[in-house]
Amino acid sequence: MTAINEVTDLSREGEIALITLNSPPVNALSAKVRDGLAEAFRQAIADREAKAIVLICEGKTFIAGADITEFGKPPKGTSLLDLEDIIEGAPKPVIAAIHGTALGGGLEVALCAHYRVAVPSARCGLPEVNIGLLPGAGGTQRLPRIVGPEMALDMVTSGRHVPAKQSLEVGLVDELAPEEQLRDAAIAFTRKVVAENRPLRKVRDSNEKVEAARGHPEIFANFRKENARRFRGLKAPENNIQCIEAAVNLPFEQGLKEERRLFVELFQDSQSRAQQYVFFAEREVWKIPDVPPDTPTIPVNKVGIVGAGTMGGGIAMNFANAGIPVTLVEAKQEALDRGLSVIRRNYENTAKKGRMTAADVEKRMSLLKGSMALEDLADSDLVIEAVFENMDIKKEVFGKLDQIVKPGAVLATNTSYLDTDEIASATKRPESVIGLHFFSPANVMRLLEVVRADKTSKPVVATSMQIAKKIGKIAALVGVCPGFVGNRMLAQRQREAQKLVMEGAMPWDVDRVLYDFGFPMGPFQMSDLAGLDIGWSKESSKGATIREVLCEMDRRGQKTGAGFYDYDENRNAKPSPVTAKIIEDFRAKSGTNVRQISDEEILERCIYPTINEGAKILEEGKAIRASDIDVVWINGYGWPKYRGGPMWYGDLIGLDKVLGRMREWQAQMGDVFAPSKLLEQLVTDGKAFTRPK
Ligand code: T1G
Repeated sequence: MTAINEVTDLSREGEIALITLNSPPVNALSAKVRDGLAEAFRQAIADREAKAIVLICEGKTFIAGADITEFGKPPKGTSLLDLEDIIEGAPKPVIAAIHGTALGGGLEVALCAHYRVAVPSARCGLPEVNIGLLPGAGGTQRLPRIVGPEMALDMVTSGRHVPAKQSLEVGLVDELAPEEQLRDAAIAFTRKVVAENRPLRKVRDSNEKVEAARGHPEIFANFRKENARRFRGLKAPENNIQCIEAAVNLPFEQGLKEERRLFVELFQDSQSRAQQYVFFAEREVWKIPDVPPDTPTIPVNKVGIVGAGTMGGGIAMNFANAGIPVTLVEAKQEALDRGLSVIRRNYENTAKKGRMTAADVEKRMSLLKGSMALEDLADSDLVIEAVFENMDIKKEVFGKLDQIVKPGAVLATNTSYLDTDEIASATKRPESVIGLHFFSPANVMRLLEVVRADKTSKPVVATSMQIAKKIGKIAALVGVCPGFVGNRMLAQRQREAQKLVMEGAMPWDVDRVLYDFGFPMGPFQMSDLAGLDIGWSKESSKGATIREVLCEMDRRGQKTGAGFYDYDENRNAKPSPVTAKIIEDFRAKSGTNVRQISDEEILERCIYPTINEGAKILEEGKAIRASDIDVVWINGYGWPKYRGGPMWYGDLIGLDKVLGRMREWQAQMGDVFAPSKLLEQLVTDGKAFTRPK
C-alpha cells in the first residue's frame, strides 16, 4: 500500500491496482483529492504488472461531487477535466466501484471509467441543478450517450438520484455487487474484464442514442413546455437542457465546449451563488452553539397529539409516515372521527396518485389511534398540543398534561405566535416545554420552527431537533416573540401590501410583483386560498376593513368562488371589479391621496421591511444566524431559493440601499420603518448579514 497523499492510497491485489480514496465526509473532489487521484492513476498506469485499475472509496459514499466549499476560490491543483482525461485515456481497464451516492463530479468521474460496479443501495445522479449549476465535467455529454436524451433531461433538471438497480437497467452501472462485498466483487469483476479482454469502452464514443435523437427537436420543445411551471424563474434548468441538446447535435468535443460555456454562465450568476449558500445554510441550521451534538436526547417511540383538526391531523401524519405510533385526542367523538377520516382520505389520495400502496395506507392508519381521554397520553414520550389558538385553552391543556403525562416527556405546543414561556408556566416542568410550530399543511410543508422557551432544557431542544429530522422536516431553532421568525417578518409584508392597496395599487398588482419575484403566489391570492373568513365572525363584523366587507358580501375566497378575486369554475383567478369598487370607496372614505405606484416600489415596500424585521430578530437573539432566517423563508414561505432568502437578498442588493429606503419611508410614513440597529451597524461597518466581508 502506497500513500499517494493524505487522502489517496494505491495498492495491488495481484494483477489489479486498487486506488482507495478516503476524504470525509463525502469524498468531494477537493484539490487534494484531484491531485491524489491523478498521481495514483499515473502510477497505476505506469505499473506494468497492473493489468487493470479499480477506484473505490472509504467512508459513507463514493465521490459525491466537486467540493462546493472550493467554489469562488482561485482554482488550484489538478483540474477535474485533466483528471478525467487520465482516467478515460488509461491504456488498461478502469473500473469504478460505487457505494453511497455517486453524484455530480463523482458520477462524471465514474463515467470516464470503462466500467462501473455498484452495491444495490448505491445511487447515481447529477444534482448540480439544485445548486444552480450543471454537470461541468462532461456529465451532460456522457450521460445522454448512455441513458438517452429523454432520461438525461429528467436527471439533469431534477437532480434526482437513480437507484443502483435502475442504473444497471439503463447502463449507468455494469454489475451489482453484494451489499457488503463491493471491494471483492469489484476486483472479481475487473479480473473478468481482463480475462475476457473486454474493450476499453469509452462513453464518449458511444453515439447511437444521441444520433437517434438528432432531427427531433420536439424532444426538447415538449420537455420545456411540460416543465415550464417547475422551472419558472430558474436559469439552471434551461442551460442543462441546452447541454443535452448539444450532446445530440454536436460532436463530443464541441459538446464539451458548449457545456463549458453554459456552465460558466451559471457559475457567474447570482442564482447559483444563492443556491450554494442555501445548500450550506440548510446544513448549518441544525447546529446549535450551546447544544452540542452529544447532548443526551429522549427516545421518542410514542407520540400524543391533542387536537385532531387540520393541524393536529397533519402533524399526526408526519409521525405515522416515520413509523411512530400516535394517539390523537379530541374532546368530541365526531371531531375525532372527522380528524381520522381526513387523514385516511389524504393517504388514499396519495395512493390514487401511485405514490403509496393501499397496504401502506393501512399500515400508516394502524399507527394512529383515536381517544377522547388525555389520560391515554400518559406514557407518550412527546405530546404536541394543537388546539385552538387561545392562551387560556392552551394553558388549561398544559396544566392537565402536566398532571397526566409521565415525567421526562417532551410537552410541545404548535402555537404559531403565542408566548411559549407563558404556556410553560402552566406546568411544573417548564424545562420540558417547547414549541413545535408546524406550517399548514403540516404533512406537506418542510419547515418546522422549534421554539426554545426560557426554561426549555438542552435535552428537550436536542430531542426536538432530532425528531424533526426523523420526520423529514427542516428545523430552525427560534426564540419566543410574537410570530417567532417567519410570521413576525410576514406581518411586515402583509401590512405594507394592504397599505399599498389603499395608496393606489390593486391587489392583483401586488400579487403580480411578488409572483414575478418568484413567490408561488402573492398575499391576496394566498388569502383567498386560505379563506378570508379565518378569525372573522358575522356577528362582530363592522365592515371596517376591505376584508370584512368582502366577507360580509360572502366573498370569502376561493371556496365561495370570490374573494379579492373572482374565480371561474376551474378556480382561475381574475381581478374583480367588485373588489376594485370596494377599495375605491375605502380610499375615498379615508381621504388617502391615491397615486400610481411602480412595481419597484411595491417590491421594495414588501421586501425591505421584511429584511429589517429579520435584522431586529437577529439583534434580539430570536434566531441564531441570518442564514437560519433564510432557511425559514425558503422552506416555509416560498421565497425563491435562487434568491437565497431575505437576508442573503438584502446583502445582494446592498444593505446601504435597504437602509436608505427605510430611512426615507420613516421620514414620510413614520417609525414603523425605523431601521434596526443591526442594519445601521452593518452598513456603517461595510459588513453583510450572510457574507463575513
Ligand atoms: N462539497 C462539499 N461539502 C459537501 C458536499 C460537496 N459536494 N456534499 C456534502 N458536503 C458536506 C455537507 O456540507 C455536510 O458538511 C457533510 O458533507 C454531510 O452532508 C463539476 C460542479 C452527498 C447526498 O450537489 O447531496 O459536482 O455539515 O449533511 O444527508 O459537475 O450531501 O457535516 O460540515 O448533506 O448524508 C454536486 C451535494 C456538486 C451533492 C449526503 N454534488 N451533497 O447527504 O449528508 S457540484 C452535489 C448531497 C459538481 C461538477 C459539479 C449530500 C449527500 P457538515 P449532508 P447526507
